[in-house]
Amino acid sequence: MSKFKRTLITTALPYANGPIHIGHLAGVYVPADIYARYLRLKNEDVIMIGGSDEHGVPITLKAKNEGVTPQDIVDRYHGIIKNSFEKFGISFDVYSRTSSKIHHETASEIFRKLYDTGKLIERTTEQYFDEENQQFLADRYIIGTCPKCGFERAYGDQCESCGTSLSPTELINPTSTISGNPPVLKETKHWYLPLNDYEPWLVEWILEGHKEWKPNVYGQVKSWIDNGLQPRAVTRDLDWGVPVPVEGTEGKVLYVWFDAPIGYISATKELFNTLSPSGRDGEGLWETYWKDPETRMLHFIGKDNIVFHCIIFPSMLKAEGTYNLPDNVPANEFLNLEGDKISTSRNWAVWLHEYLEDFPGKEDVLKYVLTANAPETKDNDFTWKDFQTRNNSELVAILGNFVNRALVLAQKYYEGVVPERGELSDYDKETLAAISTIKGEVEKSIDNFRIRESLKNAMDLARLGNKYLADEEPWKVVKTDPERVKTIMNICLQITANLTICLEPFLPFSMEKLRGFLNFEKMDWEMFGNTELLPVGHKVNTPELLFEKIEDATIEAQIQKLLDTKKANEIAGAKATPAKENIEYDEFAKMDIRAGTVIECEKVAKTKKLLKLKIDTGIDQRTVVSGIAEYYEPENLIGKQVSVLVNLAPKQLRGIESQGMILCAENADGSLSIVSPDVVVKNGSEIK
Ligand code: B3M
Ligand code: ZN
Repeated sequence: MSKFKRTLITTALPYANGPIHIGHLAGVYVPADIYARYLRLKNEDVIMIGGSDEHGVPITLKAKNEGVTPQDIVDRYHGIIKNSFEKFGISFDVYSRTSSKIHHETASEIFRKLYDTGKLIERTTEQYFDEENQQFLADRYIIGTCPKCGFERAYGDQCESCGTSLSPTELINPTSTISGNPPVLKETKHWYLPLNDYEPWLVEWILEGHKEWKPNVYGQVKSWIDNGLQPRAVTRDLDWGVPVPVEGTEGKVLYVWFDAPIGYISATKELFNTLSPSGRDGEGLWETYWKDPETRMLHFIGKDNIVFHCIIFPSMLKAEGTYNLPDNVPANEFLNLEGDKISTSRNWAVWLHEYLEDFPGKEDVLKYVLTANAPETKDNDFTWKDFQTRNNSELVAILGNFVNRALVLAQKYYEGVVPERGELSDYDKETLAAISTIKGEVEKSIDNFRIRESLKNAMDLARLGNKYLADEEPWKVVKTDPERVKTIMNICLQITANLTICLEPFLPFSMEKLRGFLNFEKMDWEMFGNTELLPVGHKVNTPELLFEKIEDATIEAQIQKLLDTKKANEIAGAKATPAKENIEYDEFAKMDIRAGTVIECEKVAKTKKLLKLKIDTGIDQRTVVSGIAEYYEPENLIGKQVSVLVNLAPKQLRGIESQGMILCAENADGSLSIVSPDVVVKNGSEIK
């Protein structure tokens, strides 16, 4: 690791305003976890930091909508998120939160240092203010008509209909969502970090000094810098967050993106406080991880956070003056779900807490699929079919199958005792040598943050074993040359033992299981490549299945769940048809609509949509044909009261005379729902 002695891995702090989904896992936590586990296996000094981002306007909005406090919201989601991470085995050394005392102190201190050393500029601007509630309005608290597309409920920072970024003053007819009144412009004072001053330094540090960063990261940074940087406000008028530590600033807090990355620092402090026997990091160990130039800092994030981690946070740290800067920021692109952008508000996601319920014991499977299909260089798509295929034809058919055959045969031939190797064939030697080659390949890709490729390389070891076993066919050789089988099986078992090291960073739960089958301790990465991991005479156990097949029905149920979501969204999002032209009451009064009761009902033969009903209209009993067969079972309608237009001219439908029409509401998806009186009324009652 050249000039570095230790590694500090940070992972983006998820907002505690909702649970987390596969996109979070694929983009940030799984790659960071694999990387951290890999370094730990190599006995390197590494810590992995995480925590919940508990400030910001969306949290206050959610609290307001639910009539609870922001603290209630973050307590709830911090708990859910932390639990999901634990269940998936994301191996944080600490998982903290930004509403904690230590974080408030740390963020205030850093702000105060920048303030005291003149690194911030003060500016007065005009912002929207709600006079009734006497408060400044965050962009999200203002809605109005989008100047671009005319959507009437665009937010002050963005129109969700056409996607345009807006500033609140661009909205037509702005309204405060708190009072419902139009806001007024009022002067307010804030502090800004003059990013423009850091431009030459950023060019030198990143554009010239970090050409090795991933092209998607480097490219985004370059385009920000090329477009010119502006001073950035680091405070806000809001009552939830870290209060601005300057006198006379009541009602102002640090901007969430100012305090959130400092959360990495506070979490590190918390970690070493917890580790210290006195409960206080008396030696200031946290500082070694943040300030010693021999510490390498890595930020694992998603692409929407690049500017904050590559430009703003480094400029803050540079201004502070005593901290390290990141050595790399291996940001990922986005994961889509079944062809659509993952969206919390549209519930278009696979939520981790739901996956854990639906697929107990299959945490590694999801992590495997998300890594094999990681959005490292471009956006990628998660589909349930691909999930099934990767499980069934990779984890089960390649890895599980090899391990199972090796262990079952070892039981069958030698009661699980590792046999001695005889003279090696050229193919044996090649196979054993390939283990070290694979190790080199895995290292090369993982060291360069090509995690997806490293998993593929690691799986090559299982492929190697499978191929060797299939080529050598010990089940045949056993009949002619039982001595030779000892060599074959020894080699297969050594490959299996090597797998437990090779795949440990990727599939930690499964490798623990496999070590149990092998009766084998956890080994350092250094031992990977050793072809005598299992000594002759060592006894392995009878295996169970390492992975199980996932059936079509399971996958179809998940797909159906998404289809239901899509349908619910369509209905929720559909616009009502515009109103028809006005009419006079007389025209309406021409329609004779009566309450009637269905007394007979059957499907019209050879049609999908039609039901034939006999209805007691109070006036008579008459036949009506209605196109509601897709939505109602005939037997469920008998006895039901409906509204019938009785003076509609009779009409032949499929050879049946329909004498009237049943009134229905047509839902946004085209489905029909019968309109009935609220309570049962006398048949023949006029509806008007
Ligand atoms: N909470 C944004 C996000 O979840 C933000 C990350 C903070 S990292 C310091 O995408
Ligand atoms: Zn718009």
